[in-house]
Amino acid sequence: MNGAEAMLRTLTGSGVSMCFANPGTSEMHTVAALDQVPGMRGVLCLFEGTATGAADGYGRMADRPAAVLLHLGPGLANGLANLHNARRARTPLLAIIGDHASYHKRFDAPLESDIEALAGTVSGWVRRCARSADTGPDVAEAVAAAMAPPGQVATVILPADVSWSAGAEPAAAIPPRPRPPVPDEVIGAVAAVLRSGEPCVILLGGTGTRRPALEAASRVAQATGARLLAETFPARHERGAGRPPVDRLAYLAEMAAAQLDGTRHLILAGARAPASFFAYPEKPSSLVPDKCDVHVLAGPGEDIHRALAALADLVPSSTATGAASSPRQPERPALPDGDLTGHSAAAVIGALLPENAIVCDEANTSGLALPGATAGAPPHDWLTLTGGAIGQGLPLAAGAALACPERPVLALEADGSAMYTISALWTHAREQLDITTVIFSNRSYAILNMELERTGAPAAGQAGRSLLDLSRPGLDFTALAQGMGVPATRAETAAEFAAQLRRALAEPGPHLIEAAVPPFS
Ligand SMILES: Cc1ncc(C[n+]2csc(CCOP(=O)(O)OP(=O)(O)O)c2C)c(N)n1
Ligand SMILES: [Mg+2]
Repeated sequence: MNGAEAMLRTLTGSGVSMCFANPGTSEMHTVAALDQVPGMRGVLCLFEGTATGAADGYGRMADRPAAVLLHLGPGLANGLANLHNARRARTPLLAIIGDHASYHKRFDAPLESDIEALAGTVSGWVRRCARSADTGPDVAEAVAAAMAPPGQVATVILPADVSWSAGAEPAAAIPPRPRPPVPDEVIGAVAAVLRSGEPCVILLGGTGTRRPALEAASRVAQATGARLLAETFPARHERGAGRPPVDRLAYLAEMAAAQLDGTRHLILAGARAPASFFAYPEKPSSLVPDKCDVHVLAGPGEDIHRALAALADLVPSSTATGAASSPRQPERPALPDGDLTGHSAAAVIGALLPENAIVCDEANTSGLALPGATAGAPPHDWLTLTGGAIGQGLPLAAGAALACPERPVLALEADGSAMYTISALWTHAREQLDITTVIFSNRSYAILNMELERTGAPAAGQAGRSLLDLSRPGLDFTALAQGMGVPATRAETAAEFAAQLRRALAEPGPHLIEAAVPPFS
């Protein structure tokens, strides 16, 4: 057996069954091995940033890694931004980077580059396979590394000669390492803080925004009066009717400061201490209020759910049976009429969001009303832009749909961000994924118009403003989508948007709606 086949057999034996790929000559033996290993599904992506973003979406929803197959340093470089988002999401993800044959590297052929250096920026674990006999053990270790709590990008560099040489065999799966428990002393100390009667906020991050942890956190909040907040950009937030309602910390530092104002103790459960997204002249970078103590209940790799559950059992409660969590009541906005704006579009989405949907949110400024409008919609998962590198939403949706083929996926996508990885629509069509994409077409890098003022930059003239303008020429997203095999419509009123969204959600397969909205509406 050659190294490529042993690699794929080791992957399938380790629970990795999906490979998002954009291959080249150095990966041809891996491509050919797909026909020998039917348990591995290859999914072609037409740009590496789509492949990596899809692997992120898959890993967030499946809780096990997808593989992504990329072509030497330049292929990896094209995929880096979404690997960065995956790293920030702590998604388990296995990157396989094909390289020149070992003996070929000294000839410095055109695609030669420092793959290890590129991989190091996003990977928690990197290994170059030295011999075909090593492929099985190396890949088994890589999967275990990707799954090591809290989850990370693990990268295997596979030279072409290692992939084509015989003498390899698959290695057995390595059992995943469990999350270490939070020590009792830590839980006891946080319980004492919560009993102090001083204002406390519990900031949830990582798996702290998943249902079991949310329910335990809600019990703590009910028993103690502590407030719950979620990190600004959660990897996966399980929310909606029947689940404990938790607002996210705001993106804008002024709004986040208002949410945290008066907090005496900030308790971190899987979240980082909050910091402003960017620095602004004369503004603080830390969002921790003055005179507020920060306590780490659980780090992102620890057992956040059990720590919160143990805390709920320790803190006082007014009822003999202990505190119960407090679920969100079902509630949907009325279908709006009139102009199509970010706000009216959010109401339509809140009114029509299907049960068990997966929402991939890269709506940016057009999405400000979405959390409120969908808070009481049927239960759903909300996936956000964890690392701030735009161009994530359409690939993320592809991966989420492949991880959960029975669930509807809604990609809420700002126009500028959509264009980075627009070719993901071709993968939506080719794989016939049940994804409804809404493009918020405000023909602007709207947020940067706002940031221009907030950073204190001198008022921009025509030359500066033109770099933030997408109206010349206007992008025709229905034509772009149709050109890649995705049926598409354009909505200019709230009623048109509602009718089109209803139809798109009712029909299986991919659809796109271009929602014409003014900036900041
Ligand atoms: C990879 C990457 N490149 C550039 C940026 C800088 N950036 C932040 S927001 C933005 C424009 C966003 O425009 P759009 O997606 O249309 O959203 P809108 O602000 O209009 O709601 C850009 C270019 C970034 N965050 N990430
Ligand atoms: Mg825009």
